[in-house]
Amino acid sequence: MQLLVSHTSPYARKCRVLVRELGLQDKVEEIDAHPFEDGEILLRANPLGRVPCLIRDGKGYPESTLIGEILHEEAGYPWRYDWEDQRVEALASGLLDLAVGRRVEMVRDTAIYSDYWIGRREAGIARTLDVLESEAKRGLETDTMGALTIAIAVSYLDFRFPESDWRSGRAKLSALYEVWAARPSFQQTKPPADA
Ligand SMILES: N[C@@H](CCC(=O)N[C@@H](CS)C(=O)NCC(=O)O)C(=O)O
Repeated sequence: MQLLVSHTSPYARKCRVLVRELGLQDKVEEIDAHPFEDGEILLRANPLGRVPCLIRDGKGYPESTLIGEILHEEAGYPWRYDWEDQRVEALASGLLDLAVGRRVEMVRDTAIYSDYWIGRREAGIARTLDVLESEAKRGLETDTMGALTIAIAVSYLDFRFPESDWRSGRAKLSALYEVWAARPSFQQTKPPADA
């Protein structure tokens, strides 16, 4: 299988971490395909023009959540993956969408910069972090798709919004992130510092 990625995409990073965590490095070849270059390999595999995209048996599979399921199946489902975890994963994926949306607003031409959308994204990010923190009562199981997606999302906040105080009042999410951040899979997939 081939995994089309960019090294700054948090969605791609989630899949890259998973490949390492599940020991699938020999089965998955990572290929750089920056989405904004509209390269042929990416557009052929994924008409959406987005990364990540997994190519398996000649077919392109878009969406990090779907790719996560395929990788998980490939590894024999070593992690718990039930409705509750899928719910946490959906919330954390939405958090990622809000953070990426906030970033897009930040790099727009200032003439079309929208305070309304920035405020809306920021409010959604704060609310979702609070809900995830208050629900993280099970003692923070680390090896789940939900936990991985939370760690990816808060790590993206650190990367793109270093001034963010997401840790404040959120000790459980902070502790979860520290566990993930120390793992080789996270270390090996850090976005380039100058990107
Ligand atoms: N929901 C998708 C989002 C993927 C996505 O938006 N990727 C960004 C990079 S972070 C991208 O390729 N953007 C290019 C574009 O939107 O044209 C997923 O979970 O994989």
